[in-house]
Amino acid sequence: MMSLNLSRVVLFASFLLLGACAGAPAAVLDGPLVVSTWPFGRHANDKAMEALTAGKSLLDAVELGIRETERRSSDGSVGLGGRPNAAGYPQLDACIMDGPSRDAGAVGGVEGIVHPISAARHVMEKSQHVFLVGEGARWFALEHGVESIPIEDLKAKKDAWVDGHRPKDVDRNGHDTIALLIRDKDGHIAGGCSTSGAGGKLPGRVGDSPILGSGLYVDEEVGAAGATGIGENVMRYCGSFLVVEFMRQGMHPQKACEETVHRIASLDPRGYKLDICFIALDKMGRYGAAASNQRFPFAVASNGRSVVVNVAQVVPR
Ligand code: SD4
Repeated sequence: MMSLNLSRVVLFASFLLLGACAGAPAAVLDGPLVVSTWPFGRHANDKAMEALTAGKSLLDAVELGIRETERRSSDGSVGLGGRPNAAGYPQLDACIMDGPSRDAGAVGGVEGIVHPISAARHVMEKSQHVFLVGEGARWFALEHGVESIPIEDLKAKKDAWVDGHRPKDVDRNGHDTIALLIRDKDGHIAGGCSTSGAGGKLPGRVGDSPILGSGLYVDEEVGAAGATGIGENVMRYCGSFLVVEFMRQGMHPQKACEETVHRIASLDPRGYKLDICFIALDKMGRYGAAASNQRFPFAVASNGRSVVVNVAQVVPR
């Protein structure tokens, strides 16, 4: 009996090994794929695609895509047009990750920087560090010529916010993060994330978005994932890393995003009331998204199409 069971185990293990030796499954897509959060991600996706078509690098495409959302931040989302913190000033977070080189850079709580994604890329490429915050991040960005404005220029906005519009609680309404993931035509992967964070957050609060493994994670062998929503509910569980790990186990990106929401909801005292959303793509060119307790529109560009796709909240287990 014992030896029969053992031989079954050996047989099963050999099948697994054979499967592994067969190599990675074939790509389902010839051209590039760009996936990003929220409907505003469409403009970013288009810019990123334009960059790839023009022969620019994967990282250029990530940066140019996200810069487009930062540039359009007049809608109160991402960049200096985003909602101010409790002191009345926007403090921005961003990161960028490159699959092939496994390099990454990030800035947190930075003020007066027009394109924090570019600052993050400078940290990656021009420093020996990965993550700079606050004044130091601003100084470094200015040293490298990243576009900035004097913080006093935001005083009028600050006064209006403090006098009339500052919410008593942290303002969770509206959406203020772009996570953008790219798989190029050769299957290389990169991503970036940029946000003004939650309106009315305490000065110095850094959310999930610039934290590698939380707001963004890229693994050249597997795929990439990004997050949006309440950062505190993502960063306590390394949400994006978890999505990528589920894909590594063989899950489709859609299933990996859903399983991540279920896992976090099963551990967190709030259950599914988390306001978290994930996007993901894999090495083969497949993608997916999931949200805990809301409808989640996200943007996808591939094969000459650029669309916004709606995903319903997961069905709680
Ligand atoms: C944060 N995750 O700073 C960001 C905010 C966000 O949609 O994504 N809102 O917590």
